[in-house]
Amino acid sequence: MSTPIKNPEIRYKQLFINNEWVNAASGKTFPVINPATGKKIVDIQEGDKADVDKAVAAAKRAFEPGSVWRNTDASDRGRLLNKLADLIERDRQYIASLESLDNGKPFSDSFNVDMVLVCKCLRYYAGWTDKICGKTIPMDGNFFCYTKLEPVGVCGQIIPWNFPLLMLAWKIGPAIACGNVVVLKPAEQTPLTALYTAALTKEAGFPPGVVNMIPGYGPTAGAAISEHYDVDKVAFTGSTEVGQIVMQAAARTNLKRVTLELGGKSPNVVFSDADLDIAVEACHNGLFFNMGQCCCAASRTYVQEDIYDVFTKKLVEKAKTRVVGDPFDSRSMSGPQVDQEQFDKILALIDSGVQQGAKLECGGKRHGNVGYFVQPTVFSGVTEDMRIGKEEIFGPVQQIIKFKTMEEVVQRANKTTYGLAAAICTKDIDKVMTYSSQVKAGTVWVNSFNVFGAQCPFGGFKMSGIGRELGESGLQQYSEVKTIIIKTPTKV
Ligand code: TXE
Repeated sequence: MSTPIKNPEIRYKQLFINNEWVNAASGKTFPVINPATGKKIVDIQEGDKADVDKAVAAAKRAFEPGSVWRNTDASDRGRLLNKLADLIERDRQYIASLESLDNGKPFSDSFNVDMVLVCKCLRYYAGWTDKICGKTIPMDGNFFCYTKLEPVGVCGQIIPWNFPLLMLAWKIGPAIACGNVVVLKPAEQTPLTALYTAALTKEAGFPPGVVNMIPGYGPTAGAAISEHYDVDKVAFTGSTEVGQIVMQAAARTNLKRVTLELGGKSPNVVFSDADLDIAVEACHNGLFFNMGQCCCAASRTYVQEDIYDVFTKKLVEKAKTRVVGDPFDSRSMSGPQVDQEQFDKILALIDSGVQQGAKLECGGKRHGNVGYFVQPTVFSGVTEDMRIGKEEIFGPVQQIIKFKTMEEVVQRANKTTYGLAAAICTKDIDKVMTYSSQVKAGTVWVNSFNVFGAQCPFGGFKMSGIGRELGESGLQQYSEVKTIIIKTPTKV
């Protein structure tokens, strides 16, 4: 493993429009905070509506017929994405350090998980660029009919702070593969790796206007993207509440295409026939990875009643071994939560769990007295009517719930407005088949959790989202189908 750069230089603090670094039209800046200390790292130019207008205009120009980008061969788009992945890999130690400084995740995760998945995602979509094909269709009459998959156009992309660079890769990979142009807004908490990567797109040779980045706040810069008449599609990852706002804005303006990847309250069901060591790993990592800040976090752990006590004990023991500390210390398994707001929300939800009668098995408090660290926390005796049993906590707080039968647990697992992910731990294939077909979730993990592949679609049922990211499904969200019908002299 590489050693982290504990004080990485911040090279880019401006907006990236048309391959140029520019100040915000308003001249305003906003502070980026180190979540491990609560102290300011740097001030960044704060993009707003005027800047989004400028970026969208640049993107639109880059997408005009006859432009450099529209004349770029599909295979060359693949070369650009591969080149970008190579540059990220070249600078992996620096970018992983920047990610840990900005987001608080342990450097070992930034380096070994985030950066690896980022490069794999870009390379996966690089491979697709010249394989995005339409069909010929045997229609009635003397006509030749074929379809083409065309890029949608200007894609607005609004991303969260939990996996800053990975969410960027999930967004720009398929968008660029299909030939679109992009205006991306990183989360206000974590703009640093996105801005550095913007510089790498220029170095890789992306033409001006193809990738634009506007750091700024949601209700200003984010809203300007989702309300813009010249944005053809908006892709959003974040809270369900803001997902609804984005969709309303799209509906109210130009009916831009909308894909949403939103919150969850994912059930992980452990049957008593499971390999308990494997199940402990799946439940523990499924919840505590990335300080619980995963949209698919296993935040409802259902345990069958005959192993409930013994399994709860194992989960508590495991949580107590989790080392919380400085993201740059190689022993740290968890760093701080991303900001004061998330920290306060999590502590308030922990408090509600105690008030509503759940049993606090371990943790429950702030860790240390500097930064936004929260102790790994486990509650047993949780029910779905408690706030911790139904709300997305997005923190290191595990809820253990007792169940008896398959029928009951499927019904309870589905008793939520969310439907992002689900999991089952068992050795019985019949249980796997029943549960995986009846649970309403976009991904079902079996004897595992948080396993991702660029090849595998990811997204939500119900209020967890619309559309899928990754895999071939991810491409469909960035293409329009065009049908062309040609009159022919004979039947063809
Ligand atoms: O999310 P927001 P926040 C959940 C999680 C978390 C809660 C709140 O439960 O505790 O959301 O987090 C931009 N128009 N998730 O407040 O506000 C914003 O600038 C357009 C789940 O950070 O949804 C940022 O870039 N954009 C999740 C992005 O939306 C707007 C990841 C996400 O921020 C906007 C993060 C607006 N009006 C939080 N308001 C997941 N699914 O992984 C904000 N934004």
